[in-house]
Amino acid sequence: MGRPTPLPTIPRSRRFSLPPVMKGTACEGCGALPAADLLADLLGPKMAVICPASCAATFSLSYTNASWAVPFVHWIFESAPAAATGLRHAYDARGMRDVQVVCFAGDSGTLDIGFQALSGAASRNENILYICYDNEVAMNTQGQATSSSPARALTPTTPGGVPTLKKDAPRIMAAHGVPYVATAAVSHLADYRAKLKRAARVRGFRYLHVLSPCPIAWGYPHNQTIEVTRAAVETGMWMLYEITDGRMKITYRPKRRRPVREYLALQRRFAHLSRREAQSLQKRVDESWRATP
Ligand SMILES: Cc1ncc(C[n+]2csc(CCOP(=O)(O)OP(=O)(O)O)c2C)c(N)n1
Ligand code: SF4
Ligand SMILES: [Mg+2]
Repeated sequence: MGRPTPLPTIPRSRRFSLPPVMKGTACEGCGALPAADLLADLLGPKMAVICPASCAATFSLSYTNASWAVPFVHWIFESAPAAATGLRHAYDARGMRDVQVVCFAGDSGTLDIGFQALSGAASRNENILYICYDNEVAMNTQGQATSSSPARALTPTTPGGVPTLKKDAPRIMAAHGVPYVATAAVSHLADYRAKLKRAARVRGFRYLHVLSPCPIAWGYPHNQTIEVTRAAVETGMWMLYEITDGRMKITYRPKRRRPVREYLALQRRFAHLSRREAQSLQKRVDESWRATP
């Protein structure tokens, strides 16, 4: 085997850079961008990224241009964790154990079509970091509902509202017994940053689930992504926590939870909800907080 090729050294500020030709390929206010940007800033340049078909794959690459200034693989929709497993073992075989192998995937690529490969890699405790940026729809193909879409949200495939509950991905992943699982939100970047740093220090399978809204699918003005994400956290709709070796810890507890209806009111996808339906969502949120240590 020949000498390993060293990874290029790239200045911090250029690790996730959008060259001018690509600026238009992610929409203004896309929640996936800060999720990617902070990841690249913290873990680059000793990182290789596998990204299955998704909006992120689309805005990361266009002919002759790449946004990630690190090795980046645009992979097929259904098996990013299998590709990451192979890449991890290849780096290890070359003695390049310090390279982080990271999957950056959407919610459908993670929890629908990609779930089999994800669960397999987690069960084997592969030494990879998996980040699911969650915009709660399959947005690259026009916003179909996914198993991560929240109950009652309007999507093109659920014109009467999603009839099922959002899949509880982080806890399902924790049930695999992996060493580190955490949730994050693009409104709470210090919290996300701390979790990325912790995840980077752990060996074995690590899973981060980042709430990353899409202004188009959720139906709010492009400049309100942070406000909408913050409302998800402050109303308790989205909980920030981490599970280390099976122990759960809330990392941000709103002092006084805002009413869920304030979050719903910010988005067109919930505009059809009756008062009773909003109250029932509130009840579910209250119950999940009561059941949380
Ligand atoms: C086997 C297969 N089926 C369907 C597709 C079409 N496809 C590409 S991206 C995508 C949706 C991705 O959704 P998600 O993972 O949530 O990422 P997002 O687009 O929301 O960023 C679909 C259905 C595909 N590329 N491959
Ligand atoms: S459609 Fe939504 S998720 Fe996709 S790039 Fe635009 S803002 Fe981001
Ligand atoms: Mg999605």
